[in-house]
Amino acid sequence: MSTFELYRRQYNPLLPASLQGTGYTLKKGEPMAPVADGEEIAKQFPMTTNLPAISIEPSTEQSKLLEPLTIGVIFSGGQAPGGHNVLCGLYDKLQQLAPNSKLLGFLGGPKGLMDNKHMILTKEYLATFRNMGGFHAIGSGRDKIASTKDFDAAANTAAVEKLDGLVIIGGDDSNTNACLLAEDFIKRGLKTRVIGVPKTIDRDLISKRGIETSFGFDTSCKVYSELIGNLCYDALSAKKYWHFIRLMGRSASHITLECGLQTHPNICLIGEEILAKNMTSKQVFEYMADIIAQRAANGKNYGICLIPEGLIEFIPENNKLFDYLNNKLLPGWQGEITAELVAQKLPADLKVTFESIPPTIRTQLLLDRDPHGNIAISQIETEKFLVSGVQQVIKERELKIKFSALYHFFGYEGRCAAPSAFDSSYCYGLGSVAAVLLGNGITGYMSCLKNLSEQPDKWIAGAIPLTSLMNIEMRHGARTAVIQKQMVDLAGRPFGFLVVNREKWAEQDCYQQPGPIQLIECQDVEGRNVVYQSSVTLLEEARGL
Ligand code: FBP
Repeated sequence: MSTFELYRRQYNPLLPASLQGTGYTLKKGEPMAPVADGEEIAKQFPMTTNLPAISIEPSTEQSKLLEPLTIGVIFSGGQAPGGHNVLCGLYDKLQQLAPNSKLLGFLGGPKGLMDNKHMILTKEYLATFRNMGGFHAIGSGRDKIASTKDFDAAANTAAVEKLDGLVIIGGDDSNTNACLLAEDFIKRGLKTRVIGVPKTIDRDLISKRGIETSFGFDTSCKVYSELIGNLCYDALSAKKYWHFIRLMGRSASHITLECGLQTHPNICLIGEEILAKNMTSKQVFEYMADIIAQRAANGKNYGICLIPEGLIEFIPENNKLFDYLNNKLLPGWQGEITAELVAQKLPADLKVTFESIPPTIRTQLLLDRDPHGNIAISQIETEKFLVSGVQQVIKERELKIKFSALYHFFGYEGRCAAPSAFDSSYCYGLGSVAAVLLGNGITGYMSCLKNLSEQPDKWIAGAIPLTSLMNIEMRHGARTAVIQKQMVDLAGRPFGFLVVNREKWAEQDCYQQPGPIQLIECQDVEGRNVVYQSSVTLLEEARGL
């Protein structure tokens, strides 16, 4: 075992006062209605709609020890740094509040729950995973609990294992699933309570209602920013390449914005802005070409450009095409799919868009499907699509400039990184909150920690009803209650900071190299030396930048 691993495993994550001992009080606040479409959602979720917000407050009185509980836990969806600490926080708090409780880790995500494939998580087993990256302690998966058969299978496991509670660690879809299970278990008369935990490096699960960030975002952005910072200095040293860097974030551009704020690239494209301005692909290429040409005129044939992976779909003309492919043309397609056959079957305007996409990218659009049956955005080389458009503009303008592009995709590199001090404590705290909620028989809620720009001892623990994050959206042609995704707020301070600075960053070399994740030494409330580091966006929002 490396010193690095030893040191990490011994590190004690920090907790707010209400989660430190066994004394706490649960306070119920005002009922929280869904973000939209309340009546329709209440009909689908009669038992879990309009429930009150819950806060967990410190108390000097020791809470009575509970009878042992049996709790299940699953990881659902893509990996995110800190997941193992959710398991550890959940385990430790359960043992503190209800000694001898049993924690069942379902293997490989939701499928493990449906097939009742699990292992018992012990202190000894979890010791290896404390403050370490990955989800491999129990594995994850992207299976959905969707059909009646799936719900029957999940309920069967809950009944067979006599689960008092189930914790689902996932993104917006998985937490929508958690809410469906909570409601379903009540209807079936099962005692199993369900709590969700906000996970995704994409950060599109945030909500003004109480989720300031999803876990994993802080660490993955730090990992990507370290790599981007290195490329910035390489570009500045060699002065011969433009680096085009695609970053994960399928539906929202939070990661790109955060990494942009940390590294100050020459171009930082934000999908939400392109959509809001209704920009065509051509306009995006021209915007990029203008900056590249201006820098070349200043003798700078190098630069850094950040691209959110979802960008290609944010461009309205592509969005229309993707929508048609995902919902009309590709479902039920029989036989071989080729770009030529697809082009023949598209309406005239979409055919023009499709054929304007470079052939290799066109093929990528048709290759893979995500678990919803949609185009797998993370497999599309959007950076090559953009550069090919830029090259076309350079040709059309007959610019005599030296333009050498290099391509990068930073995604999987950041999802299993060793969690930052922020994510270590945040995740441990989210797991602890889930244990408190389940110990009190609460169901249909998401575990929350707020006030995150402060030190952990000032964080506020609590929970919000999962239905309060929901609205109705069209899914597979039907009105469906789902947790609303949160895009980059174009009126928010982090985006505003980019807008104010981007012209200067485009022209000059203002690069920042944040370096590897630093564990900064500071003192905790008891005067112990601890490590703690928060996220730049959260701090900047808090400072009012
Ligand atoms: P989650 O929403 O499940 O957390 O996953 C997000 C993500 O990391 C995206 O950024 C990326 O597009 C996608 O996962 C890749 O998925 P896969 O792991 O299936 O290739």
